[in-house]
Amino acid sequence: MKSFQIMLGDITTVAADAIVNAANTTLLGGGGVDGAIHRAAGPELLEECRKLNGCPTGEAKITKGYRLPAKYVIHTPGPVWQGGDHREAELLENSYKNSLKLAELHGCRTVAFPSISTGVYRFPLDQAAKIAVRTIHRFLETSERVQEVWMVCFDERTKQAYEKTESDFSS
Ligand code: AR6
Repeated sequence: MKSFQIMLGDITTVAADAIVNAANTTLLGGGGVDGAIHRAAGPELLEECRKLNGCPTGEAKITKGYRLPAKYVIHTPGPVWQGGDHREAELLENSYKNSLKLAELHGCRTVAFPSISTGVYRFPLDQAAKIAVRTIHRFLETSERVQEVWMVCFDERTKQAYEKTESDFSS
């Protein structure tokens, strides 16, 4: 039985087959969840990331998880919010879709996401939650390996936004 779950927590402690990193296009680390993932994984993660030559917005690249409980880290740069008329919605959908495709390709059963683009990149939370929830549910309808997707929210406000979107979506 496939499932989508929303939880409060720190994604660096989550033992999923893959955790997703809300990265930037250099893939060389940063603040927020990206900084936390690099700190927890250790310096080997940055070493592997250096070999990837960055990643365009909305696409995704995979590395090992090193010292993390997760086997893989899937790095995706979400869009920076610029008012909404710079393809932000489409690019955010692509970040979720391409991350899930990569997880499927690597045989992952469980995948954990942070709330991509809603921190430093300022994507409006309610709109981002709708895109995330819709894209994840659509993907789960046809996935073969991916069975469970977790949305790991770092604060209560983010968790509530995803829970509300999820209940609107399922009703
Ligand atoms: N676990 C789960 N979620 C977290 C964690 C954590 N340990 N830490 C923060 N969050 P952000 P963005 C939440 O800013 O908006 C970086 O510098 C956070 O509260 O990390 O996509 C990159 O290098 C928020 O809800 O990512 C890029 O330059 C969510 O993760 C840029 O930030 C996303 O916030 C990407 O910005």
